[in-house]
Amino acid sequence: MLIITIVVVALALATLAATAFVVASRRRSPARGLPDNGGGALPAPTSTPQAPEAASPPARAAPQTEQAPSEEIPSAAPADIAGPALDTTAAPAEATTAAPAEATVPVSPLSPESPAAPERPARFRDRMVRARTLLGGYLSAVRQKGKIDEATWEDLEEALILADVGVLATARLIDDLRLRVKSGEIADPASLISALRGDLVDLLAGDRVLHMSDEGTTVWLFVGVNGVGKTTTIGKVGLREASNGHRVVMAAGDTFRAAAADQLETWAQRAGATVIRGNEGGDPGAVVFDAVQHAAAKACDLVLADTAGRLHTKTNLMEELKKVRRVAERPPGVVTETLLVIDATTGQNGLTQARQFAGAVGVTGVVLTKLDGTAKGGIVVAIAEELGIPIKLVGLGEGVADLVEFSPEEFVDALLSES
Ligand SMILES: Nc1nc2c(ncn2[C@@H]2O[C@H](COP(=O)(O)OP(=O)(O)OP(=O)(O)O)[C@@H](O)[C@H]2O)c(=O)[nH]1
Ligand SMILES: [Mg+2]
Repeated sequence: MLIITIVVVALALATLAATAFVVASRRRSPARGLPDNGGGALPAPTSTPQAPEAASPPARAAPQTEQAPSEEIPSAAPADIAGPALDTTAAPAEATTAAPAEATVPVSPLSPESPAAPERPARFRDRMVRARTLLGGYLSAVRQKGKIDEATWEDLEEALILADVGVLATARLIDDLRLRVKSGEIADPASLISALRGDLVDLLAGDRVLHMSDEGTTVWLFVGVNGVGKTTTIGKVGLREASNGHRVVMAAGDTFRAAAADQLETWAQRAGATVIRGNEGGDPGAVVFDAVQHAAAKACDLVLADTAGRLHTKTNLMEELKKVRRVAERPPGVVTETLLVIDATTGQNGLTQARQFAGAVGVTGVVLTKLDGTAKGGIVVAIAEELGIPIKLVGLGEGVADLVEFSPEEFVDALLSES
């Protein structure tokens, strides 16, 4: 009996030991099918709740796309061209790359949500730190002097030239102020600075509205040399206009590199806009034409057309832009704005660009980008003074809320701020 009891107890102990070993070894090795999360950490138990389905966008069916025959300019885009603007049945990105040669393809927004609410707009004073540090120093010196003498004029002139106001505009401003000092209207440095402020604000006055056409499909054309911020600006403007209730189509008219259209698509997704794109090296005019046709067919009211930015010294770019503009004007297209995008950091070079583009395509307004990174903000004065082209928008950074309407008062206050 004793022997039987000992055998039973021994068997029970052996079973317990075997069970403990199996459990321990299971806990050490990763469960099959689960990723090895490395570092010797335990794998997630199979009961770990999974991320809800809604967190990843559901796969969507590609629209039935008919190809726009774009061999010639302009190509007649078929009325039933696919991918309705603001359509909630968005096409996956691959649908766009499957297009045969020379076709322009509408790319519907991947995100069906309404456009993101705009953030708080950037303020000139906060962003124009470099410009106001430069001018502020000179103006403080002028003010502290207590009287107006030759050194005052030298300081003022140097400050304006350094801020890239330009020789011509600076000379005109100084001449006007000198006359007013002579006539007794201005008697001390404080009044001199406030008169300069007034002159600058007056000089920068102009039509800052981005116009819409009452008839047809409004087209805003964006032109400018490489890297100035055209595509980024279109993205920001598209988001803003979509938030204002417009139905926006973006035309990827920069066909020199596919990345430009991809860049536009990223912005379009945020704006809930449709992108019409062609193949790399394709005809930009065809893309813009198809974008206008598509907008008209889908009751969209605004086409934002991107263009390539080759060096302004190459005459063929200007010829190409003229052609794009002519094509964009074909009914129902109405070009109400041709916006020249200028990088503020290039200073006086921006003035040269403005002259060339204005001569070729009739610029209606300037978008001055990257004002946040330069002390050369005075270029806006040179453009307004010499060419009479109004500054309509200003880029104060890379974010959506960093594209703001130009305000002469705010701009001049920031430029002349002494604190
Ligand atoms: N700091 C700053 N950066 C900006 C601003 N606007 C645009 N950028 C940056 O400038 C760079 C060029 O912008 P793009 O929009 O690609 O310029 P683009 O004119 O389309 O260039 P191309 O297509 O090469 O002709 C990007 O890195 C933008 O983020 C701005 O107002 N401030
Ligand atoms: Mg671009």
